[in-house]
Amino acid sequence: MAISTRISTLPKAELHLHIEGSLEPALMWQLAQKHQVILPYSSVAEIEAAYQFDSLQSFLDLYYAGADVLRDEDDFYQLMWSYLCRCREQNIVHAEIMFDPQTHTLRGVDYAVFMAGFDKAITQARQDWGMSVLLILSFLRHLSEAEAFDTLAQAAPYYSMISAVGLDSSELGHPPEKFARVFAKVRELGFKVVAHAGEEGPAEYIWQAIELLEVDRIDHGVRCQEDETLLALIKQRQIPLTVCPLSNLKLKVINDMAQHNILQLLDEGLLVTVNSDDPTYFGGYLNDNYVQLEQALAMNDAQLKQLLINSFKASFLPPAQQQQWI
Ligand code: ES4
Ligand code: ZN
Repeated sequence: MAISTRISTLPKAELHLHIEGSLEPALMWQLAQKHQVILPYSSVAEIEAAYQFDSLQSFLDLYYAGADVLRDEDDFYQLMWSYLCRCREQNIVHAEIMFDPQTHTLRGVDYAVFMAGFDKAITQARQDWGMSVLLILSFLRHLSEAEAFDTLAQAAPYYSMISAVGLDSSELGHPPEKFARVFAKVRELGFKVVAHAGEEGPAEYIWQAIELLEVDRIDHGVRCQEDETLLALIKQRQIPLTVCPLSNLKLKVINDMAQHNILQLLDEGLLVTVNSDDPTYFGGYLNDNYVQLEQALAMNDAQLKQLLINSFKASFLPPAQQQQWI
């Protein structure tokens, strides 16, 4: 069997996925018309053509503008439902999905609206094909600590729907230490902790995420190789890294997929995983990320198998449930 067919048929977990980054251009177009939102594009093809980035910030500007079409409960239902249907097609049996409350609350769209839409889609996927889904609330790090505290407090009625809390958006200039106190509160509430670190930011930000935020997982973390002591610590503690190859390529963290260090980190014994990040913006869902690694880095069968096992081992599923897929 061709490796791309095998990749697509094997069960896998996705642990780093921004639901707002799975908004398909066709749905963006449809919702813009529904709500009479004026987009700076005159067709779906023009939206797609605009997805050329030279940095994390140039992507984020489009990502936040695109999210403006999400207004009512049904929009959030459709957004989540489309992604979960992709999961079914791609044999993603478990997904840990990030959402950015502040991207919506700051536009006047309340928690009640998006949480109800998400819940309806997730409940349906659980019932229809036994999909397992956890939600990760993410703070926007370009906003203040006070706004993060507010966002956490507003989520209180929905705590039972949320498994972990994370940190995303513009990394440079917004180190994890800015959020040390709010993550102490997050841990006190019993949530798992994740943070984007070492994507565009330096290895120092990964240190801070580990030591100050006490993360259970690092999102990206590919710059850990710049610090040998850090690399040794991540390996020794088996702190998972949720790596996103196509994202790194599109945002120019690397210039060529052949330069990606994920298989070096894997062979070194780190608990690395493959993920799609913002699939509609970066040109591929999860299976495309695996296929591109196979093509650019000649990933072998043993490496593929280990990456699939890691996707479950690095998840927040209880060990007995992980075991069912390993
Ligand atoms: C993101 Cl790739 C990436 N990095 C940081 N924040 C994000 N939010 C959505 N995608
Ligand atoms: Zn991300």
